[in-house]
Amino acid sequence: MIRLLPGAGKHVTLIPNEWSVGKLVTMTTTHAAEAPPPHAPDGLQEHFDATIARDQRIEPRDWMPDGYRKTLIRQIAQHAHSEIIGMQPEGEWITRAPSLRRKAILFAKVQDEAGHGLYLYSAAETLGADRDDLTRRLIEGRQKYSSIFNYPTLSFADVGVIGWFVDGAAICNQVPLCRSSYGPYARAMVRICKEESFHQRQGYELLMTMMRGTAAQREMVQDAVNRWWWPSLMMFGPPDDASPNSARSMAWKIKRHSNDELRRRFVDMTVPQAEKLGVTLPDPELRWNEETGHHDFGTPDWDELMRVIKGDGPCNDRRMERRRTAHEEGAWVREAATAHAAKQAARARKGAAA
Ligand code: FAQ
Repeated sequence: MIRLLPGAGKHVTLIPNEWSVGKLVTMTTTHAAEAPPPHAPDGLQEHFDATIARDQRIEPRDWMPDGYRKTLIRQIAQHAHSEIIGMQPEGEWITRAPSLRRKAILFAKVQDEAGHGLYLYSAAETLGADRDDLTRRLIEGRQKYSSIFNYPTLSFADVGVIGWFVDGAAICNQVPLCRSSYGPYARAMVRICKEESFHQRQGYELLMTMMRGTAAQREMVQDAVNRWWWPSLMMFGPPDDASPNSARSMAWKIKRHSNDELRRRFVDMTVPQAEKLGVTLPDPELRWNEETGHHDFGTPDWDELMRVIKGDGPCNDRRMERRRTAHEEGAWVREAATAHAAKQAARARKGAAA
């Protein structure tokens, strides 16, 4: 169990036992030594099915059904885009952080998110996707990114609440992805989850500091909690009966749990943390259910989720405009890197010929 952050003489469990990263990455991998013999041309589907059934991993060299490849590219690309767009809401506070220490922490966190995006784009490339093409699809609105990043960050408490809720939800959703059936995605998730856990703790620590401050600071925290709670629950996606991709993704062991299951785990994990922090989660229906052993909670506004996904959230236009501008302004870096690579390749050719 990961116990951290002494708060008012007590300890708060940020990540429950069964969600610790180390424990969930014990999935068997297909090592070269134990790899099955080259499969017969007509046995490819059977080999794929058997690999999934044995809980082993599919690797880039393996044959895979088209649908599996497309589903992975869709999910991994959306995930990568989310990390990159996700730099913006908190990034807006780097210049306004209240101290050098908070600025350095925030800088490092936002930088980590860029790194996560890069690991994920690399994982998508192992499936034959082209990173430039994926970026173009995002910029042209043909690929999605997480709804959560279309909400504004109105105060510095939002930075803490994003760490606590958004990284917390990301951990609930992504730790099981460390056991995803596609090797490069699963392996990328291990490091990402470790960093997200750290992000979650920094958010919670920031909020604890603010809660020990003035009445105005406590109000800022409660206000941020009120605004981010429902959008955070929506991060897990539509309810199971309205989730067109879940059944197939779960059969392929890309996803290990349904959207509703993960949402419920997030609520169960977060309620005691809110109590320790001294904030109220804005849901009058939230209560412990002795029979189910879980919390009952209210229904998120699914119409709002659909509106935000379709581009009509409070900050969609701003986020996309910023992303587009950053891409255009980065053109010279891409050109310089390409020219440098070409020069190095020419030098290597010349050296080999000499
Ligand atoms: N926002 O059938 P399902 C982070 C779409 S990273 C936007 O249930 P699926 C780190 C969905 O794509 C956060 N779109 O889909 C961080 C699908 O559309 P499509 C991102 C959503 O794939 C922290 C349609 O609705 N995390 O936070 C959303 O089985 C702090 C139907 O939905 C990941 O991407 C939504 N909330 O399940 C960074 C994790 N929900 O593609 C900065 C990996 C659903 O058919 C600061 N992804 N949609 O056109 C997943 O686990 C899954 O893709 C789900 C959706 C659970 C997101």
